[in-house]
Amino acid sequence: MEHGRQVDLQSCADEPIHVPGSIQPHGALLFFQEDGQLEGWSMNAPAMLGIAPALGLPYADLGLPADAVDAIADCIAVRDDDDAAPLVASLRVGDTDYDCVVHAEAGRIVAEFELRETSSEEVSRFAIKAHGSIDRLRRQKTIEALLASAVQQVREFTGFDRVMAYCFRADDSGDVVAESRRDDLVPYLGQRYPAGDIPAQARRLYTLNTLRMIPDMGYESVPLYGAPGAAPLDMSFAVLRSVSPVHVEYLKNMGVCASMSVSIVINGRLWGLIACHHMSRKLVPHAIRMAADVLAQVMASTIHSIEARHEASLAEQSARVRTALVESLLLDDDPLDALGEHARAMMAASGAQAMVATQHGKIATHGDLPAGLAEAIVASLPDNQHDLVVREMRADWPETLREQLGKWVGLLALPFDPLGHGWCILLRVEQIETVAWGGRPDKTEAIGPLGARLTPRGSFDAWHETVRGCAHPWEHSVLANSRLTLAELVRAMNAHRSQTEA
Ligand code: BLA
Repeated sequence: MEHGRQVDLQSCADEPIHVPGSIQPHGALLFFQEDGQLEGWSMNAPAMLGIAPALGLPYADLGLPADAVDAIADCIAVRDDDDAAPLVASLRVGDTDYDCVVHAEAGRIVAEFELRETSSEEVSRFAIKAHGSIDRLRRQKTIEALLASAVQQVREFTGFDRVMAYCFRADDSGDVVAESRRDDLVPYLGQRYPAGDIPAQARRLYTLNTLRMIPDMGYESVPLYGAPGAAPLDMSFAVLRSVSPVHVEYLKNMGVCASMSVSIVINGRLWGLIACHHMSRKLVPHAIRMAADVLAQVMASTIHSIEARHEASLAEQSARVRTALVESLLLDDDPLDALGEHARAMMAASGAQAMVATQHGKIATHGDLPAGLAEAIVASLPDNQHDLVVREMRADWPETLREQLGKWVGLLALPFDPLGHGWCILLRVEQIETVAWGGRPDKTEAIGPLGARLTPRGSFDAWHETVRGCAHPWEHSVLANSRLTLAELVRAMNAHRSQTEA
């Protein structure tokens, strides 16, 4: 990568990270055609594995240890089964221990030999600890408690200096929502990062391959050798895949020497990551990584059921508010009084910070909204509207009003009486106002050749730029509940009208 060039977000998202053509040097890689003929290898394979590879050589004739030969044979046998898990064998070449991991990908068989620096006894001890951790996780009742417990447990059984839970938001930016760290490290808890820090192709890959590791940020990648003109090796599922140089610089700038991250995938969506940092070299053995992966799956299913319960209770809360509101509407002559009575509860149930109720030119404001602004907002709403009006950012508003809005950029308006220009309007402030941001990060990190963008502080500034003028988007559940409320309001208004007309 050129020295002095600044990173460009588009080129980042375009980087084909699944075909880097090279591996990290803590192991060697061989790849075969599906009939088992050698198709290519990492340039360090001959020295590391003590073999003399040649294109077209059958796997059984390479002189690999018997357990590796068996794993490759087994993988060839099940290669058409999309759900087949990678085959793993422990083996020794000379006096070096390896975990051999074999998987099939796009008509090829990929065999990786990853150095193992931890003894088998130690690995078993870790595995038992991991089992206990998983059991503890299942018992957590809230997402906060679950994440706090998970980062602590992962730190205990892997030994990383920092373990974070990173949670994606609807716009793909993310927050560090739980953290366990060495006492002398600056906290990242509460910080938010823009979507670009984990670009789209990386997020996509991480939903499929849920674990990745960089044991030594200072590594020099080892190129792959293959027949000239052959398709590049798809390394989406390779454990030794060389990672994006941009990302390596990002971590180096944070002072990180080793990193591992595990995906939390819920219903095929990347909900979050467990992100681990170490300030010195660290190679986590394959078996422990698999334990971390299982732990992340347990987290995913626990989070899923807690979220489902939460959604159900929000819907209940909203239904209670609705029932109470309808009762008041039937008793009160003026719907604005009834809405006023329940304004706090309606704001709480929909995550709004202000509410305006209006009908026949009369306006009632709840929350610290300037009175002049409430009038301007009411005037900006269309006549004869029957469905919700939704605005989430400054650009969604009529141009003449944008300057005047201040922080009030999110609007969800329910036209309960189109004839009388009757509206119940919920308002949200700009995200920058509501983020529990732990403070803009200090300039504690170094800056590498690609510039200040690749630092937490650069990220914060970038995030600030992207969300300027945007409120938290209205969630699907809030929109659905508001539609139900609107229907009830309209019904109550009609009942009211036929009563007064009778
Ligand atoms: C990948 N970026 C990642 C990963 C994380 C982050 C966790 C997954 C890889 C890993 O396990 O290390 C981001 N890491 C963070 C964040 C924190 C953290 C936010 O610890 C917060 C504490 N990254 C950038 C920019 C670009 C970029 C500007 O900041 C591009 C312009 C790219 N990030 C980038 C790429 C990958 C990545 C390409 C994929 C790396 C790979 O798997 O090859």
